[in-house]
Amino acid sequence: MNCKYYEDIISQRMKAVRFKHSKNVAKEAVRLAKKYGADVEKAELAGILHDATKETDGPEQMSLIRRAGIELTDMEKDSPKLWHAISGSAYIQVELGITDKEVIDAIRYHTTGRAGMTLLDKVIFVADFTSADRDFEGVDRIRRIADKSLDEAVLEGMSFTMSDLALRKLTIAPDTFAGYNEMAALRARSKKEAK
Ligand code: DGI
Ligand code: FE
Ligand code: FE
Repeated sequence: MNCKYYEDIISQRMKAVRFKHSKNVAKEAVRLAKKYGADVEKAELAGILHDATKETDGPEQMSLIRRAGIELTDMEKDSPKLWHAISGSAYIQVELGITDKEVIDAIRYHTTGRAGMTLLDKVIFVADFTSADRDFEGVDRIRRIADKSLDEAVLEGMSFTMSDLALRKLTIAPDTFAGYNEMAALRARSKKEAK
């Protein structure tokens, strides 16, 4: 995979610090993909492109979303933080001509997660938390968990985000809830079986 080509394109769309983050996420996604058996090339590509439109202005993001034929829910329209994941998935389709559904979805759901996450979705979701540039309180805990179980790390990341949003009285996307409930139920089932 020639990720250098895409690196050059997206480095023009963002500041150096976010480009560095994108490269770190790609590197961490490759590491997790190897560890958990996901497609390594897709992980690298989705990692490098996941925040491609994070510094794109609102109207341009909306235009990309429209061009990709994606309809936003009212709640998505009211949550600008969620736009870059959706417009990023639109951008890689309409501007870069990427057609790989797994890569498109991993970017689309990298911020919220969703019910029925694919292995690649999980790798990108976790890599965005555990990449080398992350230093938020609790990052070491998620890194430790990611060493043992990808599913547990997804659940931990979702729980971290939801707690933070709830404390700040912000809206929580239905996809986030759906992903959380599914992963939490999976965990509860596996604990019961282990008893
Ligand atoms: O783009 P990054 O900064 O690398 O990370 P990200 O794509 O996970 O974005 C994090 C931001 O998204 C953070 O400000 C919290 C916000 N966010 C995550 N899940 C939700 C959310 N915001 C709302 N309103 N609802 C969510 O479910
Ligand atoms: Fe992001
Ligand atoms: Fe990111």
